[in-house]
Amino acid sequence: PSENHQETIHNENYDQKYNLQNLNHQNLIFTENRPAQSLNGTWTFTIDPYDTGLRSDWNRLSHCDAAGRPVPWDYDYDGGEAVPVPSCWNMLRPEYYYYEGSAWYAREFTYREQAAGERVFLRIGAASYDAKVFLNEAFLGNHYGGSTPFCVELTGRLQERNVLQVCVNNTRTADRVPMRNTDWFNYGGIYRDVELYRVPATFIKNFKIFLAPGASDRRIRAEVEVDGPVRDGALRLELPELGIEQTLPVSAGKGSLELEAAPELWSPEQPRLYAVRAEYQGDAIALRVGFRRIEVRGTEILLNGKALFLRGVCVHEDDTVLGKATDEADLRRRFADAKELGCNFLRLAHYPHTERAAQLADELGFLLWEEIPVYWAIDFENPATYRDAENQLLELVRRDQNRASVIIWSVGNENAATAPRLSFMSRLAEAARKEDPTRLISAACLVNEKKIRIEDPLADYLDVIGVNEYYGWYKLDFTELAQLGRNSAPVKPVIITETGADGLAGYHDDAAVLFTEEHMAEVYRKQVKFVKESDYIKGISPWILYDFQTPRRMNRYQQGVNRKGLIALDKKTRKAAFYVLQAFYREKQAEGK
Ligand code: GCB
Repeated sequence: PSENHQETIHNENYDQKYNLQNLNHQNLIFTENRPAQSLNGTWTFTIDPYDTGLRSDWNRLSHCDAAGRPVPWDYDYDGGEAVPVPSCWNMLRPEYYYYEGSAWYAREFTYREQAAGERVFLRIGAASYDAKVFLNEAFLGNHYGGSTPFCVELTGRLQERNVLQVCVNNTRTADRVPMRNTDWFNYGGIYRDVELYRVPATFIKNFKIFLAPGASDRRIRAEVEVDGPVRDGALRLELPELGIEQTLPVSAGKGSLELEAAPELWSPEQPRLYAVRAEYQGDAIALRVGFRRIEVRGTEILLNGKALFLRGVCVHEDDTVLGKATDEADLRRRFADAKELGCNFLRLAHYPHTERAAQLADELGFLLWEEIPVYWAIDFENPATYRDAENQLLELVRRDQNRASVIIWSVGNENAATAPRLSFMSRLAEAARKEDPTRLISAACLVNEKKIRIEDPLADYLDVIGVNEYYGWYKLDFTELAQLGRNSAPVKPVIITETGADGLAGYHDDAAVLFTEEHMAEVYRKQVKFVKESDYIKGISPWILYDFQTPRRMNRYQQGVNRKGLIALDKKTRKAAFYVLQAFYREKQAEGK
C-alpha cells in the first residue's frame, strides 16, 4: 500500500475508516488481583491538532510509497517526545496546559507466550476521552468515556516485538458525556495504568460476591461469567475465614450460588474484609471483599439495619502537579483529611475516580457515592449520547461491584428537569438497578426554584434524592432555605449532595463580604442549622474538600480555581469553614450517627 496524497488532503471523512465505539463494558475482563505486565513507563508522545494521523494513517509504520519513500511521511512513532504514562499531558509542559485535541502515544514491548493457548488482553485504566488503539499497525477498536477502564483482546496478533499506539482525543463536543461545558478542567491523555493480562483459553470474565438481598444477613451470593471454549463446568469457591469451600456449577458460561454464612458485617467503624478465591479451568482470582447491607426504609438509609447519617464531603480528581492522575500519596491524604473532618462518606464527583479509591475506602472504612459525568446540559435527545452514558455507567458498576464501600450509583448531576432528560436518566437508573440490585441509585438534583421545594420527577426512579443547593452563595437570600425546608415533604431520604461558598484562603473580612473565609464559614453555619432541622435529610456532602482548577472561574479571587474547597489548592491550608463542618460532624458522631 502506498500513501495516497490526494486522498489524505481532500478526504474529510477520515473517521469513517474506523469502526468506532466497539470497546465497551462487554470487553471488560475481571482483572482484580490478576498478575499483570505493566505497560506504564516511558512512551513517545506526538500532539496532532489537525488529526493528520487519522487522515494519513500514522499507524502504518513500515511501508514505502511507490517511489520507495518510507511512510508515514510526517510522523515517527519512536521519534516523539518521551513522556511518562500514566499522566495528563496538560501537566507535562506549560504549552500543553490548555491543549485539546488528538495526541498519539506509542511504545514497543516484547511478548513471549508463557502457556500454550493463553489469551492476552490490553487494559487501559482510563484515557480521556476517545482512545483509538493500534497494535502492529492494525486498528483494534476505540473507546469513548474519559474515566472508565476498557480492554482489547490481543490474542493472535502479538509478535515478539510489538508496537502499540493509542490515539487519544479530549476534544469537548456537544454529544459527549460530559459535554462542552463543565466546572472542572478538561485533562487529556492516558492517565491511569496500562497493563497486559494473560489468561487461560477459558477464564473468569466477571465475578461478584455479596450479601444476598433479603431478610437475613446469613446468605452470601456469588455470580460468575466465564469466557472461552469450556462453558460448562464447576468453579471452585473458597472463603477460608468462613470455612467455605464450595463448587459453583457453571452452565452456558454462567453460574451462581447462594450459601449460608455468617460474616462479620462491614461498616465504616469496622471495615472487615474477607479473602475470596475462585478457580475455574486453571484460571484463579483472589480478592478481598466486605459484606454489608444497604437499604432505604421511608426516609431512612440503613446500613446493616441501622439508621445512618452520611457525614460527607465531595471530592474531585485534581492536583496542581498530577492533574487528574492520582498516586497513592494523593489518595491517602484525601482520606486522611476527610477523616480529620469527621467524615464517614465521600461523594466522588462527577465521574468515575480511580478504582484504587474504592479499594482504599473498603480498607479504611468510608462509604462512597460514585457517579458518571451526565452533567448539566447533556445531549439528552441523542441516542448515541445515551449509549455512551450507559456504557460508562456499566463499566463503572462492573469495575467496583465488589466494593462494600460503594453504596450509591449516581446517574448524573444538576440536569434541568425536561422530558428528554427524564427519559434518558430514568433509563440509566433502571440500567444501574438491573446490573446491580444490591446498591442504591441516586442523582444530584436541582431544587424546584419556582416552588422553592425539593421536587424532581426523576425522584420516582431514585432510592435516595440528592439535592444541590447554594443558598448563601448563588442565592444569597437564606430565607428561601427555610422556605425550602417547610415546603418539602420528600418520601425518600435526601442527601444534600452539594452546598457551599467560595472563600479565598487567607482573605479575611466581615462575613458580609463575598469570597472571605468569614462569609464561607457563615454559609456553613446556616446550612448546618438547616440540616439539623430537617429530619428527612440523611446526609450532606458539601462542595468540596479541596479547591480545584477550572477554566471557567476567572475573577480576581478565583484565577482559574474554584475556591469552594474547605482546604485550599495546596491541599494543606484549612479554611474557617472546615472547622464549622468538623464541629457538626463531631456532634453527629457523639450521637452515634
Ligand atoms: C455545582 C456543580 C459543581 C460546581 C459547583 C460550583 O452545582 O455540581 O460541579 O463546581 O456547583 O462551584 O458552582
